[in-house]
Amino acid sequence: MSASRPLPPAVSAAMSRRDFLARAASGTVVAAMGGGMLWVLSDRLTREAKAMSLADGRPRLPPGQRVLEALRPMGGVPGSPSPADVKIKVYGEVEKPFELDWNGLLAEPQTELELDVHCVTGWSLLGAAWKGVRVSHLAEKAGLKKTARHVVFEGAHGYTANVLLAEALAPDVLVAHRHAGKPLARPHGSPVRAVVPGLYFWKSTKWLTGIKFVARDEPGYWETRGYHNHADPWKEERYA
Ligand SMILES: Nc1nc2c(c(=O)[nH]1)N[C@H]1C(S)=C(S)[C@@H](COP(=O)(O)O)O[C@H]1N2
Ligand SMILES: [Mo]
Repeated sequence: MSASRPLPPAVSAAMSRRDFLARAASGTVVAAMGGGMLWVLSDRLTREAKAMSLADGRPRLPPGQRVLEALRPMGGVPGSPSPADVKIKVYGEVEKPFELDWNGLLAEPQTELELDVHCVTGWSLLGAAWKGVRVSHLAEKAGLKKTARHVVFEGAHGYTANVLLAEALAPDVLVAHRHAGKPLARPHGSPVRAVVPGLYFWKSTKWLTGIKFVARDEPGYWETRGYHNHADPWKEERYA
C-alpha cells in the first residue's frame, strides 16, 4: 500500500492521522494488518539496506525483500509458555543424546548476536539482537557422528524444519530465548525457538522441542507443502 493512498478505516483506527503522516514523511509505508496490529515496512531502511553488502559480497538485503521495523508474528500453534515445560531433545546421529531443560539451556555458553532474518512473505528484520546457545555447541556436546548430514528442528504439535548440517552448524544459528533485549514473546516461540538467519524464517522453528541429527534428509512441515527444501533467500528459493 502506498503512503499517499487513503487508509482503510481499520488502519486509521490503529494509527492516528498524525502518526501516519509522520511515518509517510519519514519514508515508511503501512504494510499489513494482523490481529489488530499494524506492521510497518520502512522505505528508508530498505533503501539503506540495499546499499549494504555482507562480508562475502552478497547484498545485505536478499532480492524481493523489504525491511520491517520490528518482528512480526506469523502464527503457528504455540507450545507451553512455561519455562518449566521446556524439554529440548538433542538426539539422532550422536554418541551422547541429551535433553535440555530451561536451566540446562541457560547453563550452556550463551551467545548474543545481531542477526538479519528474512521471511518468505517478503519482509526482513535487520540487526535485531538474539540471545541463546549455538547449535554447533550442542552438536559438539552430543558427540556428533560422521553419519549426520541434516538437522531437523522440531517444535510443538509436530512442526518441523530441515536444515543441511553444515548450515545448521554455522556460528549464527542459535537456540534462542531472548530477542531485542527481552525474553521471547509468546507468538515468537516463547520460551525457546531456533534462529537460522541464513535461510527463510520458516526454518526457524518456534516452541522448540527437539534437535534431531539425521543421515538422510527429512523435509519438514512447509517443505512438504510446496515450499523450497533449501530456502536460501539470496537465491529466492521460496517455493518448490
Ligand atoms: N513451531 C512452529 N515454528 C514455526 C512456525 C510454526 O507454525 N510452528 N512457523 C514458521 C514460519 S512459517 C515463520 S515465517 C516463522 C515466523 O516467526 P515469527 O512469528 O516469530 O515472525 O516461524 C516459523 N517457525
Ligand atoms: Mo512463514
